[in-house]
Amino acid sequence: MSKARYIAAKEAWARKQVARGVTARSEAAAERLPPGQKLTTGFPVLDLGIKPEIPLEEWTLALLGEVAQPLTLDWAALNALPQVEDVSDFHCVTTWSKFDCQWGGVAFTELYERVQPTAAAKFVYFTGYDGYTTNVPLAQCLDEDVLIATRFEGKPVSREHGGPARVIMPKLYAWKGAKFVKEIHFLAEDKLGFWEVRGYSNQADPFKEERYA
Ligand SMILES: Nc1nc2c(c(=O)[nH]1)N[C@H]1C(S)=C(S)[C@@H](COP(=O)(O)O)O[C@H]1N2
Ligand SMILES: [Mo]
Repeated sequence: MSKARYIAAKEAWARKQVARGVTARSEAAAERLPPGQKLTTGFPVLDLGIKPEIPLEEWTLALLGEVAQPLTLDWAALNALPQVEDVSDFHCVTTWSKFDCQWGGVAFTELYERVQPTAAAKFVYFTGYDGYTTNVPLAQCLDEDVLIATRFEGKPVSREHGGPARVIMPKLYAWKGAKFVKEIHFLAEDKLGFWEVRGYSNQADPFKEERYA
């Protein structure tokens, strides 16, 4: 092989590597961003026009329904439970997504173990202090990234983002995560929440674009 041809071949090979790398990166980004979503670097606020103010000394989280051990946690009791940190992506049905949200709080599974749901428990219905409700199959609540979050980026979750405590359900559209969480009901039968009765999908998988029922 002449030197010129050798250099040309090397250059072509290098270009191919670059192209392959770029392709791999854009494919990875495309896979991470669900269809129809746009990446945002801000953090929009979505609520029902109510941002309830709950003094920490009055705040409680009740776990009830199909459980052997109903439990009501006050703020100190929630914070005394083992704490976890998790970084996850956030997908709102109104087409914005936010990558790498850093949440801290108590894993849903931690509460699950304490209340001991009965064999009949198959669904979970969450209520918020603003009257909001949403529902998720119990099996999906047991993913390790499902949290009762009290911290965002190391600081308390702000009131506008659902503090003192909000549910984070990263694998589903964000309406499945109740802000200002107040009660967690374990149910034998599914019960549609606020947006679910108004035509939103009951599955809500962003990667399947399950926006509306
Ligand atoms: N209690 C409560 N939780 C809620 C809502 C709400 O109105 N009330 N809105 C939901 C919707 S539609 C979205 S997209 C996210 C928005 O969370 P953010 O305001 O922190 O972005 O909260 C979800 N949880
Ligand atoms: Mo939303």
